[in-house]
Amino acid sequence: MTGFASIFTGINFIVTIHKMRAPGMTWNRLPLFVWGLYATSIVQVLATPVIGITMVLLILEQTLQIGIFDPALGGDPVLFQHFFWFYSHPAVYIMILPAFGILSELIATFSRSRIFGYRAIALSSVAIAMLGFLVWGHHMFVSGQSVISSIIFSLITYLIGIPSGIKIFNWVATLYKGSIWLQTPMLYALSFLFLFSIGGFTGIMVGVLSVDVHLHDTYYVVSHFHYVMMGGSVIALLGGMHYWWPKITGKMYNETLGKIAAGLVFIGFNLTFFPQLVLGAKGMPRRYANYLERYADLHQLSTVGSWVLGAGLFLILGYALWSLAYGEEAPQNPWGAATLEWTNVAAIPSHHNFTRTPLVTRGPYDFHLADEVFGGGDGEIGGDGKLDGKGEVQVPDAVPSAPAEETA
Ligand SMILES: [Cu+2]
Repeated sequence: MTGFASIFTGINFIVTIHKMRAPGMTWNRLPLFVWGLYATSIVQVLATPVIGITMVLLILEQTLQIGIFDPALGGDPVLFQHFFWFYSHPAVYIMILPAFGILSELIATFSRSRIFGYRAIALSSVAIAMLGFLVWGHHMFVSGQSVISSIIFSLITYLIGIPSGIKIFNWVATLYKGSIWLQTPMLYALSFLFLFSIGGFTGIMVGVLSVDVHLHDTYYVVSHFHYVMMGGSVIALLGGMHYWWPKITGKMYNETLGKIAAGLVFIGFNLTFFPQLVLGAKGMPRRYANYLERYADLHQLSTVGSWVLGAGLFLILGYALWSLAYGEEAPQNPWGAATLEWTNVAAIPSHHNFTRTPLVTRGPYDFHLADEVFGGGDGEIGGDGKLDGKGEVQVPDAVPSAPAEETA
């Protein structure tokens, strides 16, 4: 059921992006978040059926006693690993590619500069999605697969470092000489750059065939995975949640508490998972309740870190709920962003988002052109990327409307 939900969602996004873009929204004007979702959708549609079929085979084996994976019935358990990782490595990209997309929006908006290397970032997402199907064997270096297979999987794994590196360098280049505005979403974006880079670098270590034999099934892998999935995906998700909160709920959140929580999450996360990298390198295996005396200090440090991390996350939950009930009403475009959704005058967009189909006349990061659109009102967006006054930007007719026949 969840597999079909995932597949249909992917098809829905692919079709929507191909067929339902607003007039003037060319492929080169798609926000990078949409490019991220597009790449994700490809993975969802192609990878999810594999885990679905694996589940069906498992059911057949259990009910009809046909030997597929169970050696007692003449099956092959390593075949199950192949099927599992053929889905589950791409599944990691289902989680990280939207995060990459969010990050591009945050970095561009809060450094108020045109994203550096738009095409490179967009196409690197698609490249990661494609390459992601060719590396599943790096989870199976110790499964007894042939050495030549392992060497090939290791090599292709390194290739994924190229599009990932392209993204990181382009984001940093976008920050360079940008007019950086350190609001909560940007704190998460900067956290992401640091944490995801550690996730990437530790991935290089476990991609080395010889080193992986030592690190396999240790806390090192647990930590590496969390630096990618939590330091990457969840941190970007939190940044995106704060960024779009005013558009989703129509309310503002408390900026001071937001920054404190972002700090707690960053410190707590590192305190929780960095000791686990060291533990793993020293040989602490994963999935064990007990451990040797000499691992105690780092385990305790990690535990304390998890409390700090938890405090940060509960603080977010607290002020998010408070904002829903008592939050200040959000201005139309609190961050001075240049993408289409912020031109919507509705506090909370209705089901079809726009009452009239908008006509897109510029790129998603053309802040200088967006200034013209948004300028002149109460809260003019200055060149420093900050709103003056209360940041009210109410210019309903500033976005040109498409001709009536195209709205159908
Ligand atoms: Cu993998």
